[in-house]
Amino acid sequence: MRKQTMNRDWIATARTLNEALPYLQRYEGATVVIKFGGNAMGDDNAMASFARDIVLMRQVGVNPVVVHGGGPMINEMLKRLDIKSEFVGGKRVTDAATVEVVEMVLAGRVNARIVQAINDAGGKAVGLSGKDARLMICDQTNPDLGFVGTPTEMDPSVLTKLFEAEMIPVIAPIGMGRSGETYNVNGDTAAGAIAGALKADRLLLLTDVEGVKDATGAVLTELTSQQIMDLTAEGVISGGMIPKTETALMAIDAGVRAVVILDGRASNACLLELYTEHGAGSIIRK
Ligand code: X2W
Repeated sequence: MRKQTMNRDWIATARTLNEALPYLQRYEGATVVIKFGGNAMGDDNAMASFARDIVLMRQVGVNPVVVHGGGPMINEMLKRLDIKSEFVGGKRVTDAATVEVVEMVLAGRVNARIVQAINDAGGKAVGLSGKDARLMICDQTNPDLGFVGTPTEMDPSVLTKLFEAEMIPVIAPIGMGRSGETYNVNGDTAAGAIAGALKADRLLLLTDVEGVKDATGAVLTELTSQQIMDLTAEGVISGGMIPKTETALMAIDAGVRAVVILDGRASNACLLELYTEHGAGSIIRK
């Protein structure tokens, strides 16, 4: 016999689902690109929780695309192999030996771990890099940086095919050169280019900070492109936030409806942003 008890948690869960309905309807059929940075990845539990968020999004009719980083994992492998590495302007100077390690770690290890986590959570994830089906063709960013690429020609048709099959693309930020080179692409840059090519409804940049902050350190929840440019000129936006806001401006220019910079370490960060009134982090619109 089942005993009827009213558990506060169940009531809260039911209320949450009820309140989520208008948001579920708003994002049905939407394309949402999620940049999952190496610093936001955390331990196996955090990875499993991220994977469940992504599977839930797919389940309610969103087309999620995961574009990942893995800077800390590349650093670790380069150190093991005794290869020195430095960053200039937020980009890793990448020689021929380094690009081999970058591709191995990103496409071979980090990508596979995310694909496995999503599939363990009941989704159907497919791992790709920018080389697959000519998704992301790159030119060299700057000869001083070696094999660092800037995406210049995008073909997202492989992604729309996967959407039709209700599969979840997980993309390593590796690009293909026009003469067979392999390029290392900054994860944020790749996510912005992919979101732009898809004219995505949302680009979520998951980081390890709460969002864009004002001069007093308070998180700015809503911003326009113009405000981002003003805050950058005033020096309020600086350091590691600059590549993120630059990506946001580029993506919006390319036709992405809105970009959200949010803390990926917070539990259920993606769901909080998409499916509650509260939202999360900083949303940037034209
Ligand atoms: C990055 C690619 C990985 C990345 C790198 O080599 O570290 C360049 O710097 P996170 O975790 O998102 O920082 N590429 C050109 O962007 O990882």
